[in-house]
Amino acid sequence: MTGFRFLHLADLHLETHFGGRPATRERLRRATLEAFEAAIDYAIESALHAVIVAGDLYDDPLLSLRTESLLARQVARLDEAGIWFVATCGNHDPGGPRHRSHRLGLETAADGARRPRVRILRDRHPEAVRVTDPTGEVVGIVVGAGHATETEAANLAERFPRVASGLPVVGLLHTHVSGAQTAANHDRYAPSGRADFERLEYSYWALGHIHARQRAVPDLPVFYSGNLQGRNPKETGPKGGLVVEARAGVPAEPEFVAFAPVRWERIRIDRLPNRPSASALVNSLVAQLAPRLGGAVALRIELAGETPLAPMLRSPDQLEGLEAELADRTGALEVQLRNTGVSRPVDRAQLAASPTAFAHALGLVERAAQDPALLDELAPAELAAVMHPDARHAYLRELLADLPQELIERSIAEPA
Ligand SMILES: [Mn+2]
Repeated sequence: MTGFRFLHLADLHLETHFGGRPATRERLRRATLEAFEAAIDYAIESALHAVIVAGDLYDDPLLSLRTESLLARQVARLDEAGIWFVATCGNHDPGGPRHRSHRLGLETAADGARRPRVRILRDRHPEAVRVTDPTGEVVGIVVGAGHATETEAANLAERFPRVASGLPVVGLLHTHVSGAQTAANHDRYAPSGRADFERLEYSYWALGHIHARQRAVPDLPVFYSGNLQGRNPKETGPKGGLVVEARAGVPAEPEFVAFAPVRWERIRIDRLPNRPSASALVNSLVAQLAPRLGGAVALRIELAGETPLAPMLRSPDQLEGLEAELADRTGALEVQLRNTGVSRPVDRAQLAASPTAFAHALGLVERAAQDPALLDELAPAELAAVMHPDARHAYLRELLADLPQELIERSIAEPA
């Protein structure tokens, strides 16, 4: 017997208002829709039994009619292929009586007939949906509960029932699992924890809310699929859904399938050429970015390290010019350059030899660290009277420890 085969998606956030340049914003808006369409294609081609969505189908109740109609069209394609679509309400698409999710009409065909294989689970009390294959045989049970409002505070997971059926049982919920990776970046709506999942012998838990794909609870079949399309530089790498084959009484292992047409990459570069040449800098960045390119990619580059061009890299205009050139050279959809601490290279010997007050002070501080007599000369006389010489010297060395670096930075703070 084959199992219950379904695709777990979450956090589609259709119609998100993106940041970035206008062209990127438009590309990302289309990308979320394309990713959804690709997921539906995959479900149909693979003849899955169901597509289940763990909340946040759309980003905002002001969802445009165009996007709503695209959503309805994709759901209709599934239904016509005999595949179930079961979605639960999250904090962006809550299920309370006054909310938009009631007016989407996904459960109804154009001629007014009900689509029995399309279910939106809005209620805070879990409902069980018996999913059938095209012959009408029940292959699995999806149990889901929805958020009532944008700020659901109750633990909904603890309300899920034990289901004795001999069939694979799958929990579907938008929830903040405490202790999950990047949980701190997300609001604690419908909070849950290990004990809620451990007490039930479900084959799989399809969760949404946290956008980083992961097993949410160690050793249990509890998973976040992550969002379908990365929306900003924090949501990096391939994005898509989890395909699952669930069997009764056995914890299921999902497999990732990528659907997002655009990928965000966040890259730190701290090896910069030691030449005051813009083209050398650009060439070096392009070479270091090469392994992360390919496909439609948006880059966030964090620059650090040393370059003689450091003073120029503090100017937003200069960074913007470089962003445009890098986008051109790499073919990236968008390049965001951030200066996270670039400094000018320092030739210590040359600096020490230069006829400046900084150089003199630097020499003095460095010699004092090695020379107790000089330390005593620099110290206030009062100290000598109250401290043992060894303790006094250690204390003075500690006081001076950060000074050489500070003097170097101050001596090169101004452009040459
Ligand atoms: Mn959410």
